[in-house]
Amino acid sequence: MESVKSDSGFDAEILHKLPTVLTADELLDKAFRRASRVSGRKREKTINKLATVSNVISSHLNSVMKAHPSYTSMPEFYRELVDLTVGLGRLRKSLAALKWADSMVQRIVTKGIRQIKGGKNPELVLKETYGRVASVIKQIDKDLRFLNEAKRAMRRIPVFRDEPVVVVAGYPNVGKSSLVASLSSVKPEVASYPFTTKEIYVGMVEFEEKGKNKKIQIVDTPGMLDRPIHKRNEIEKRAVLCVRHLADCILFVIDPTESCGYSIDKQLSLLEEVKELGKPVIEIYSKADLHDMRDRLAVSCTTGEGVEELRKILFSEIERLRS
Ligand SMILES: Nc1nc2c(ncn2[C@@H]2O[C@H](COP(=O)(O)OP(=O)(O)OP(=O)(O)O)[C@@H](O)[C@H]2O)c(=O)[nH]1
Ligand SMILES: [Mg+2]
Repeated sequence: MESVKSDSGFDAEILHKLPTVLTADELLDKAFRRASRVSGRKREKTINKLATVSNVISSHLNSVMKAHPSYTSMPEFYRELVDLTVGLGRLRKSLAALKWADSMVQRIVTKGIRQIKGGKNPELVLKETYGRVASVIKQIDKDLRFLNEAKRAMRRIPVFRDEPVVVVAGYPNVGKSSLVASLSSVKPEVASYPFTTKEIYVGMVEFEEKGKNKKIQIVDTPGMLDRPIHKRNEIEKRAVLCVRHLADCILFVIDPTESCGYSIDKQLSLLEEVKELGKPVIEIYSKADLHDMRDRLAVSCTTGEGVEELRKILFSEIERLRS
């Protein structure tokens, strides 16, 4: 299975470093303002103005295009997460629109310069060329705005380190986020209704052993329902992606009190499905303060029962997988 971590050669940090994208008006303002500062004699001045407009636009569009990674060759986990977050089709279409606009502007400006050199009235050519450039850039305004939105949205895509990954999975509202908050540094939102968690959160769980500080990454995922993949909603799909591609080990949370709103049978049926992935699964009961079932490790985030024991189990399981 391909890795999503740094040994795959792909650094997801690139998704957090995408540049701010100017709107059509902002980009045109910038280009025309820069051109208005060009000095020189009439013909050369106009030629330089046109070249400046083309350079400013081209450099901005190219800096945006180059900042994006290759979505075809990135690990499947990130590709699918980008697709769920911003839509890969739309992303590719917008980047292609920028490429089109870049070449159109260059062509329009080259033509204008040729006309001036050929003796046509520079002022007239300048006006016409500015008009054509503006019209092309305005045509990609929606793409520029979309790419700026995408830049913001992609900041929510988590970056994983080399430490082993435990993915917490289970039905909605069973107490996954509460558990992640008890075990790690990350504090996801907890609420008494299903699908509170809509994104993927990563926290670090630390463990001191023989004077050594060990770490694992723990991933809080949205709840999943036991139903075929094509019926799963976009939120559940994020959880499926994590379980499939990220997990070295899965921590499956069962709420036997059914106060989550889902029967234990349904939860166990999802557990069977998760087990079919062939990855190590640690099964626990949540909300130990509300029930007496102890045929699995029972953990309570309210009283702290079982939390430290679970931490030990997670680390020894990871240790076992590594040896
Ligand atoms: N009594 C008790 N309630 C708990 C415990 N853990 C979680 N809860 C409650 O269960 C509800 C759901 O908790 P969350 O941690 O948001 O559950 P989740 O599985 O992350 O839910 P989704 O993100 O919607 O899938 C909240 O009302 C929590 O306060 C526990 O150990 N004891
Ligand atoms: Mg949650």
